[in-house]
Amino acid sequence: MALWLSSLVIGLYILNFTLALIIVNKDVKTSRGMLYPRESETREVRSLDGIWNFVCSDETNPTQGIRDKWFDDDLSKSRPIIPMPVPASYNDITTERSLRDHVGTVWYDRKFFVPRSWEKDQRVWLRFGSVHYEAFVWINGESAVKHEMGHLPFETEVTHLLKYGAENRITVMCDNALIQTTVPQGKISEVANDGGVTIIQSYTFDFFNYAGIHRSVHLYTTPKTFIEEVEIQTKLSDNNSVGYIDYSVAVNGTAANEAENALYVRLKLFNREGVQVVNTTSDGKLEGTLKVSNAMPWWPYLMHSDPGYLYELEIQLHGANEQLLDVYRLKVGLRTLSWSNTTFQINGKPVYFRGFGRHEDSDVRGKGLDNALMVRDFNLIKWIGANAYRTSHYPYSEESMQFADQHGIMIIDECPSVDTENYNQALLDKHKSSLEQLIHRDRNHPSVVMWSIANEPRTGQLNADTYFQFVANYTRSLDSSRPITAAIATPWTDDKAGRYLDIISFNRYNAWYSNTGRMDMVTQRVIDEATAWNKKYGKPVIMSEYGADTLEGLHLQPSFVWSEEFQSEVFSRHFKAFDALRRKKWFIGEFVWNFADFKTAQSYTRVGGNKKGVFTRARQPKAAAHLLRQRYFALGREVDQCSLPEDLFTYIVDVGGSIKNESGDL
Ligand code: GCB
Repeated sequence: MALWLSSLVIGLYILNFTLALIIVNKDVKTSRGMLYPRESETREVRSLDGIWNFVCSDETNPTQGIRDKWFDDDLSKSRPIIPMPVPASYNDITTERSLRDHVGTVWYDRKFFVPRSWEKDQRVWLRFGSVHYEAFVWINGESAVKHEMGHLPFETEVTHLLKYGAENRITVMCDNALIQTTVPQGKISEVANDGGVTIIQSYTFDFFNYAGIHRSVHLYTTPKTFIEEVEIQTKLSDNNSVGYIDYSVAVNGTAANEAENALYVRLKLFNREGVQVVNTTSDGKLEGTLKVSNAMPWWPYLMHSDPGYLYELEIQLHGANEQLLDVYRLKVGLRTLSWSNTTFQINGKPVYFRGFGRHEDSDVRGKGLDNALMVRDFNLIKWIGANAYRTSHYPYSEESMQFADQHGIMIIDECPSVDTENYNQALLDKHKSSLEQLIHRDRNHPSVVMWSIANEPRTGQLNADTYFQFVANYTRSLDSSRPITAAIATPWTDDKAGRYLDIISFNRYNAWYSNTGRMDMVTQRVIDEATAWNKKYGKPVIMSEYGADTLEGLHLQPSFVWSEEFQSEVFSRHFKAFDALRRKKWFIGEFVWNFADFKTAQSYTRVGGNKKGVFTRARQPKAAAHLLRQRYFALGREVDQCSLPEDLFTYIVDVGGSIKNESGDL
């Protein structure tokens, strides 16, 4: 009897364990609307950025504000408030350790006026560029919207919640807690401290879990019947002289329901000089193709003398009797992407990526949008001759995506899945949703040339195979016009995800995490690993991370870990490997880790944060930046015949003809 009972218990345990392991490919909720807020003849936009009021909840009582309805009145009536800038991470604004390391909920509110003129014949929308990680929003005490997932926008209609010609209040509760079913994952635990117990947030990823209202908050109006979605895909004829823009427009509104057949869109395409080059009208399906003769293709930086060429597409929505209902304008870059088992091409030309992994990170503002920083970063990217970056390890601001379009910088667009492990159904659903939200947001950007579905997922684990098959296939079903990659650090021998990708990216820290300090153990290992990935999957390969922590100003000769000399030498050993690999064609890119130093959680391996930046956190070059600049431009000249900046080399001596011939004219 006892034996029977214990077998039953063991059987039930195994069944329970097995059920937890089963993951299925379920439908996930898809996003709607969310066109970037732009003013037009029919739309007004108002920013709610500024200084908001802020309250931090007690860590041990994170839901108190909900129970006590702090959203029913001004926050100042419930708790003492402090000023908090929006957009910004809240962590580094005050001098308090408790706020920097806070786990759980915080509250924001502010007042704003809505003009009386907004009351009639239109709709009003509230849109957040991103709140990390989960947001709950109330307008005048009424629940308006909830959203889970950092780094991605969300919006809701607030027409019926607003008071027109009067003052309104917006309240936001933001929760930064990361658990095993959030993207990214984390763990919350209660740990004894000197005063009793405290809540600890741990995570394996290597950047500080900054939180708050990270990007701009907008109110904007649309007509009652309006353009809700625009999706475009572009391609060029074989000789790049004719461009094609496939478009489809979705409409929301009463006129759409009542008189569907009466709606149509008129599309006008303007070139950079503002000259109209196409004017066409759709049928009732609101989709079609624009043909652009004498096309100006969108080229990446240094691949062409006029990179980042953008047209402007004006979309006019018309109703019955040709009534103009709505106008929305979108920048469009004409380009064709193609890839095979050996190459990745743009407009028929093979691409060799030279770039960075980056972070949205800076002193004081954390991950908050900062236009000064964004423009400085693009200036540095162009100064150094890079043509690409990966949005490691989450989607970057929409403003930076627009900037990349304009400057011809190619983007590998990554969702927020980092160090993903312990695969489960809830995680899969959210991971897919993060990709859906990302693709929905970024699908019209010419700069986005690849989707990255994860960074360093534990792809050797049980279930990794099924999990990544579902994630990759879902991504492909949403957009088949761009290849899919993931930055993998699992040894190629154990990896189970690569076969679902189009391009293999791998991260490896030779001479840093492995064989620390051994310069003689870099080049061949990089060549061998890249070759092994290519042999295993027969796909193009990118080295998506390599590098070394470097303390600015530390000089040691011969090079020693953490010194500026060491970073330069590690780079140089990799360059040698990349040059050997480039000859094999299937090796298509090199990305340094990282563009700039950035903040991490506290750890004895991090001196004030991760110092693998080529630039400091204040965006000044370390010694290796000058070396990298020479390489990136030299590659640009060899691969894409770009011209070299005059100040690329410092004058040393007039070497005369003989030496010049030996070393080439660089
Ligand atoms: C990695 C991660 C990145 C880290 C980096 C490092 O492999 O992808 O997030 O910051 O290593 O410096 O350890």
